[in-house]
Amino acid sequence: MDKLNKPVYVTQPDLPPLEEFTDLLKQIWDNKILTNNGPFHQQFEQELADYLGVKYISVFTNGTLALMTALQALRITGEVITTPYSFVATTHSLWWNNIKPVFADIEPDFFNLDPEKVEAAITPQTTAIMPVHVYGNPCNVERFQQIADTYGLKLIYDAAHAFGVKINGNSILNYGDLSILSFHATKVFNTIEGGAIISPDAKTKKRIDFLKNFGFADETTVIAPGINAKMNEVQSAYGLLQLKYVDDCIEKRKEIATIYREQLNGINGITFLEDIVGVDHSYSYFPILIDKKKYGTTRDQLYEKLKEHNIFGRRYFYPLISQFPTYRGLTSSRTENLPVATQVAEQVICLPIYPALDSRSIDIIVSIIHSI
Ligand code: T4K
Repeated sequence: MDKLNKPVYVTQPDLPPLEEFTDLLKQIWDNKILTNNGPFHQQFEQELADYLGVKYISVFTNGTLALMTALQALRITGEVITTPYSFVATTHSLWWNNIKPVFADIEPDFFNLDPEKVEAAITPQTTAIMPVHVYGNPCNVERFQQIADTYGLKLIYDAAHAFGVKINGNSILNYGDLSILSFHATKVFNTIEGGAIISPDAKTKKRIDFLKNFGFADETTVIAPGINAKMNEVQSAYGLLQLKYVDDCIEKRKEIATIYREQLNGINGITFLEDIVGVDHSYSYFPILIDKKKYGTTRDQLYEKLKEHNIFGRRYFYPLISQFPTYRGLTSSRTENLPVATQVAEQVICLPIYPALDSRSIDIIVSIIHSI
């Protein structure tokens, strides 16, 4: 079988045309405003809110600081129920806020936090739920809201994978008390590093904007122990350009997902996720699950086989967050508490998906999977 000369990674960032970016850089060089809520920052927040179909958005240095600040903004304390099946930053944001993470299991269909398991894990110390729209597939948002309302809990969504995702035309970012996005280089929409918090009203956005700027409400008033998490002008300008191209990028990702689905269909022991009726997807990842008994090969053997051909899939999200040293001692981290997450983490591999992925690479990836 063919081996690719250049490595193919799980993703590759999209960059805006360099000439267009240098035009904007010249403006920054001329006006000498580099950061602290400058003109590009303001314009980016406005255009981003319009694009996403949300009312209020605050852009951040990265998604992790956005998560940490969201928890501060709502004064979350005690215990927060969350998923072990995510990138470590989700749980780290709780730890950095001195909040105890309580892991609940995921649902087998789209690998999102299971609302019934969440309800069963609520204690008097629980103050919030932090689900993740894993791979951009929507959580059971109606049921989570019902639980939050019944028990008086806050609901903060980690929507790092869900840029542009809509349910029946409504942005997924409009659910819950707050949602956060990541604009890291590896995401569908990137500002190199970056992130955002989506707020439901102007007063919450105002508080978040104070918090991301050391807590300053004006030149001499500090309302809280804020942090420095502001996006700078260079990244804001870059983000403005990216907005012009993101629809095309998502369309190309959709085409690749469609090819994978057609060509991997019917392989015994390989399963993948389908689109959901009424949902606009972001196609941020293309996870497949390997059932070693039916497929005859383990996930890790396939992962290694792809590597031999210069193809670098990723085992997102293995190991589970609950298995890392900081968290593995927690009662909720026990494997018996997390059977579905434990199994999915053993079976998953995310295949390369990004707009510039060429058809020859896709053919090789598919034939390796078929050849086993
Ligand atoms: N919540 C969730 C659910 C998240 O998934 C994340 C981040 C966060 C919160 C936190 O948001 P941020 O604070 O990051 O904004 C990557 C990313 O660093 C991370 O942002 C992302 N999730 C996570 C799922 O993936 P790694 O360690 O797997 O990335 P890395 O460097 O191995 O990159 C993967 C591949 O992408 C590389 O093999 C090559 C390619 N690549 C990567 C970079 C950075 C490029 O081609 N160019 C690049 O510049 O974590």
